[in-house]
Amino acid sequence: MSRFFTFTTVGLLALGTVFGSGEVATAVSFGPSSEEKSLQELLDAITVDGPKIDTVNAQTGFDLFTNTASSGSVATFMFELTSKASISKFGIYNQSGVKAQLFGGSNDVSDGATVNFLGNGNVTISTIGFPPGNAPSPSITTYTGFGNVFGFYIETEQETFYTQNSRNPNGSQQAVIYQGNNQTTLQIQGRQPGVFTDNEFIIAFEDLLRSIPGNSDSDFQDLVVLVESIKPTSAIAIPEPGTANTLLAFGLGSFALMLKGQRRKLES
Ligand SMILES: [Ca+2]
Ligand SMILES: [Ca+2]
Ligand SMILES: [Ca+2]
Repeated sequence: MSRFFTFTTVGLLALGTVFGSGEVATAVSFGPSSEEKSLQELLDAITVDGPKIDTVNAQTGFDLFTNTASSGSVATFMFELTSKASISKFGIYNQSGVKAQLFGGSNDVSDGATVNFLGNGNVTISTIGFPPGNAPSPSITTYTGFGNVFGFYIETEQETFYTQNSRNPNGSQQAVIYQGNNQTTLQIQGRQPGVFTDNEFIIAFEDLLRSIPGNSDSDFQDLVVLVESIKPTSAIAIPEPGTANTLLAFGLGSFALMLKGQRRKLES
């Protein structure tokens, strides 16, 4: 009989662990509305088909990425609603903290950056400006030994914020990231419409430090970029309800099996 209780305890502990890991990351709260359009309104306005992206509940906990099999990635500039628009820079950084810029202050909506991850560890980035808005001259830059594991950063005149909260002052979260759902069709201004596929991610930055009360409006539309042909290096996304249910069902299934096995032992 004591053995039965031991098994029961193990089963419940396992379930508790499943729920606990899902609660590690929590969705960030957006600030009160201002005269600027919210990230939700901006994304809704470019959604031409399929379900709208839920900016609160679709947040992932991803912060580091790598390339997919093509060893190249493409970033498309989506929005930039901030007084710092003419100075903000956006790019990728590696785990040594080395930055590789994709967009500079003169870039704006529709501009594109292509990142090639080369076998020798070098990275080349070519950035092209397209109408509407500014169309700065194309640029190509090589970063030696950059590697292919990276996060994203925004750089203003005073500071740099990273997708890894641990690199930000006070561990502040300065970016929200959404993964494509293979259903929603988006049309970025100046671009053809296309399905938001699951190897595509929207990286949306807040450009003022959020950990100081009253310092930031937390609107997360200060610089927003769509990046394709990347994948997260870890699976720390906030689980969707369906995922949690699956885990719960699996956990209960295991538990039932354990009980069944135990009953056989008792009978034998
Ligand atoms: Ca803003
Ligand atoms: Ca442009
Ligand atoms: Ca802001």
